[in-house]
Amino acid sequence: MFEEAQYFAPVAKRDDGSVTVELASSHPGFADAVYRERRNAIAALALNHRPGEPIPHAEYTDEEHQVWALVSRELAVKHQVYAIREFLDAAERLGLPKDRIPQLQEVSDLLEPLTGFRYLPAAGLVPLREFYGVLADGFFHSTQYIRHHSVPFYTPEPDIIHEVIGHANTLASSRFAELYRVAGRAARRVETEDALQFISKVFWFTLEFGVMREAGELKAYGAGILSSYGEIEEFRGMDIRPLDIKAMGTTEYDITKYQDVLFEASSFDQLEDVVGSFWASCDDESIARIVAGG
Ligand code: TIH
Ligand code: FE2
Repeated sequence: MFEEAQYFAPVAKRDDGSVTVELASSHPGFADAVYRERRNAIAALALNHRPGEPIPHAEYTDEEHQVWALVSRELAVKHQVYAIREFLDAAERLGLPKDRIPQLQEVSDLLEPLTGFRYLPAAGLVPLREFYGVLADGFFHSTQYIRHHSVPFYTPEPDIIHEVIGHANTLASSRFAELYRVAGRAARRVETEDALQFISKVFWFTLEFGVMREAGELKAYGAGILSSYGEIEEFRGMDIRPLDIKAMGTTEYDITKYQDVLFEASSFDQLEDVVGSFWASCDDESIARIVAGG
């Protein structure tokens, strides 16, 4: 099932109101009681949040702020080398703090005047239809916890570094924001789970892990590459394939590892022409036809 394809630790809410995030024994924070307590407390904030209310304030530890500062510093240098121009310009306009974890409400308030996008807190996995559907209205569901300090360069589990340094910087570009919105409208238009899954895989291979040719060089624009200072050093050596809707919608991927198959847009125009137009017009029938053959 689709839910399994996404790496999110299950969140359990007990009758007494307590919240437990169930980290796998392979999780780098599994044996760290302090970290687990942090994860539980932050998940409880999102679970108790009601739509329309401000995003709850998360109090972070010094160690957590240091993880943000370290990753921000590493990524800033690598973005100059590996990120597309559209991302660099948008990130400069957004102006995220580099030395401390921003509050999600603060991120949302910086973003909204630029492209209308607002952040919503998520405790863990948000059902696909909800996650993608609300993109059409300019809402982005975001986790609020941060990766474990022992593995700062990569996490299979989307954390606030990924959601904000990867996605919010991207959502600060109106060209990207429009692509996210059309993906959301596509997700709302289709009825079958198969079509929804196809749309979400196209999203995965573009807005999460897309690469693009720019002045002859291969650059990254996918939020998943742009939030990992480990993976960003490796993408140029992967199996790079031409942008192709059917291939992206049907290729399997493993969320727990660096992505070894990537799809290259020849330009931003091509991304909009091919992927933007697909999302703008696809429906259950057209997707079934693409999968069946043509
Ligand atoms: N691997 C990314 C990172 O380390 O920042 C996070 C994720 C992106 C997509 C899925 S998980
Ligand atoms: Fe993401």
